[in-house]
Amino acid sequence: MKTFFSEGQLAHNPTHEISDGALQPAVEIPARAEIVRDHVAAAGLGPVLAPDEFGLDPLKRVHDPAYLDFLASFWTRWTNAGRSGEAFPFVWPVRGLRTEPAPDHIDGLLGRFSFDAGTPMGEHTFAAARDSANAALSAARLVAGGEQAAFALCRPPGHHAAADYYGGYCFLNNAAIAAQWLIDAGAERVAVLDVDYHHGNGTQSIFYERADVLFLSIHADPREEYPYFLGHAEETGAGAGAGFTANYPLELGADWTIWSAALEASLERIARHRPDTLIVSLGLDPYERDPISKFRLTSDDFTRMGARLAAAGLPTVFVMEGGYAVDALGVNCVNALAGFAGQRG
Ligand code: 6XA
Ligand code: ZN
Repeated sequence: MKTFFSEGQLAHNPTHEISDGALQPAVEIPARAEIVRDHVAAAGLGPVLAPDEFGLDPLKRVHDPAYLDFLASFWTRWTNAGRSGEAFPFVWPVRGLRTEPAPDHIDGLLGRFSFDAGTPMGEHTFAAARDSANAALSAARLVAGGEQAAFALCRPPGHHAAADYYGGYCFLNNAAIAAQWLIDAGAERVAVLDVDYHHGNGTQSIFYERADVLFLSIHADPREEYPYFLGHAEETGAGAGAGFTANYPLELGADWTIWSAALEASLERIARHRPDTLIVSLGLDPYERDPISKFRLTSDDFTRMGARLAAAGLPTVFVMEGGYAVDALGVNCVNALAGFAGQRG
């Protein structure tokens, strides 16, 4: 299986984040990608390749132009305002406040185009996010061309990013951009299965009213866990997309027995969709020792996960999402991919 990764993805290098009521050391750091890259290369899974540059067009198919303009101009606006270092929003257009006309001031724009204060932005954030999206697009193109699977080593991650806002360490929705690219390349149906510990609110919102892209997410119950405001079981799609979103919120502490039951249910739903391609938003944070998560999957469970996904028999694009137990990320990611490759033979 080929992996796509660019060194440019490491340029987004935050030092701090705001979480749990305090300024804390950042957890979404370049070392996450480096250890996965190194383990994938050492495991002999296949080559680690530089992604191609797809330009802005595939991003515009998913994200609002005004949001992309904000990301592109952020650093100039931030420094022109006399600021330096990492940026955090602190005011948001919640119920009853207006998003239009958009503010001119960078502090207003940060709130307009974000949904949390936990996602630091810096000089190289947009460039790194673009490289991350290019990895997802390169993997999607390979699978559309006939390879049975590919791995996009995406970082920064993407599944919390919606059409016009960032958050949860995500700026561009890599999985959604890949799904839309596949549709534009001729796929009739795509399924996105999100196995990250956190609900993929961004991906869900992008495809919520569409029947061509089925979105499914297995995650910690949003009553108890970030992102809190989306990911309940009764969210099943709307309009033309009614029935094309499926959420499997699980109790904190869920282990493989509980988790794999949700996986079986999601695979049954995917089989009924008959997708041309399956995209797996591969979060590694359901891991038992993840520092910010509370599921109990073991390293061997990631092998089981990969094998079970392979048994679905679909062309598959793996897109990395979260996972913060840095020392274990390489092993767990390789286990998932090797479990998949071993089952496919
Ligand atoms: C709040 C938690 C952000 C979760 C990021 C993540 N700081 N999403 O792993 O999948
Ligand atoms: Zn996560």
